[in-house]
Amino acid sequence: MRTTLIIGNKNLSSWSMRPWVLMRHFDIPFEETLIRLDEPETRATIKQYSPSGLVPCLLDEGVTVWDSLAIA
Ligand SMILES: N[C@@H](CCC(=O)N[C@@H](CS)C(=O)NCC(=O)O)C(=O)O
Repeated sequence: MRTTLIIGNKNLSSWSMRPWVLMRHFDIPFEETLIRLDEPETRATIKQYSPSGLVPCLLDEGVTVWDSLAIA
């Protein structure tokens, strides 16, 4: 099963960048889905993945984790 990290633009969302850096550093295999922030459809798009309506959000083995510290 795939592990997917849902993130916003890293230049706008350091919250998104933190788990991304951590997973890359530890060579954890994952796919990245980037949602462009500050667009009219941003909130609705995030809500498709993240119950909190925020990024980052990790989808792993049927589990959804929607906070950067919890992901770490
Ligand atoms: N405490 C959360 C904060 C996440 C957060 O505030 N994410 C912002 C981007 S930095 C967000 O998703 N904003 C929604 C939006 O821009 O519509 C975490 O650590 O993951």
